[in-house]
Amino acid sequence: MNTLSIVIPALNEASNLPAVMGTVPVAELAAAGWRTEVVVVDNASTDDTAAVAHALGARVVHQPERGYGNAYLAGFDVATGDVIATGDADCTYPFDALPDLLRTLVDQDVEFMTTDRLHRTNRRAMKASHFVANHALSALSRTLFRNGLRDSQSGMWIFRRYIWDGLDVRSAGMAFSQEIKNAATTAGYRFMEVPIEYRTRGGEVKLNALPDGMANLRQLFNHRFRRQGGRGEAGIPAQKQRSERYEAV
Ligand SMILES: Nc1nc2c(ncn2[C@@H]2O[C@H](COP(=O)(O)OP(=O)(O)OP(=O)(O)O)[C@@H](O)[C@H]2O)c(=O)[nH]1
Ligand SMILES: [Mg+2]
Repeated sequence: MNTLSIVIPALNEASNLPAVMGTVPVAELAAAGWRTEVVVVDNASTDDTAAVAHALGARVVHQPERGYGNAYLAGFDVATGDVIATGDADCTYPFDALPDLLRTLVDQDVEFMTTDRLHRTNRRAMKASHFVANHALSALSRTLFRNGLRDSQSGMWIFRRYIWDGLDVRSAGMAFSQEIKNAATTAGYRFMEVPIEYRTRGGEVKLNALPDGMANLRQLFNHRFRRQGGRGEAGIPAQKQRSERYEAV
């Protein structure tokens, strides 16, 4: 059987988790040959996120350092699947599409798949200001990295676990999303972007639009013009040095 880890970062998402976990098609995935674990990263939540995730059958990893990127570092560290899939804990990403997306990943021999939410059919699920900002950041990212990706900010990626060890991804915050895409495409992994449905968010927005947008801009330029392998000891990707810091229950 193939193994899949679905890694979900969660900051005060207790109210969304039952619906989110309900869309993970465990039985359909099993029928398609995938043994699935769900890893919920509790990012120092002040609500019942961890208890709710645990009660719903997820593995829970605690990341005391706030930040979307920090949450993923902890989640990827404990994920055991040969393939990792990601998405927010806010009901926006279609985990129910995973059987189809995984079929494409395998059939097309893709190593890093990312998803595009920015087509017309999803227009109503995203605030107008986010829609414009996402387009602007994506256009700049395409210009700098020449990878043709339409949506540099989508939080749903499906990739082979082994590529994580070869990526130099440094962002602790929201810029992690664009950075992992640009790192994977620059490193030469076989990549593909596929359109997905994007749904209305449940609960409270955690994104801080202006500071997060500015941090994304800075990260794009720093990443494009930095020397490769420059961080950490002897060019070892930062996430490797951090491994075994997190424990899931
Ligand atoms: N913003 C933010 N999100 C975090 C953090 N830690 C975990 N998360 C989770 O990461 C996901 C992304 O945050 P969102 O608030 O949905 O950000 P977004 O998707 O860019 O913005 P929306 O379009 O409003 O959903 C959610 O599941 C959060 O609960 C953190 O420190 N900051
Ligand atoms: Mg979200």
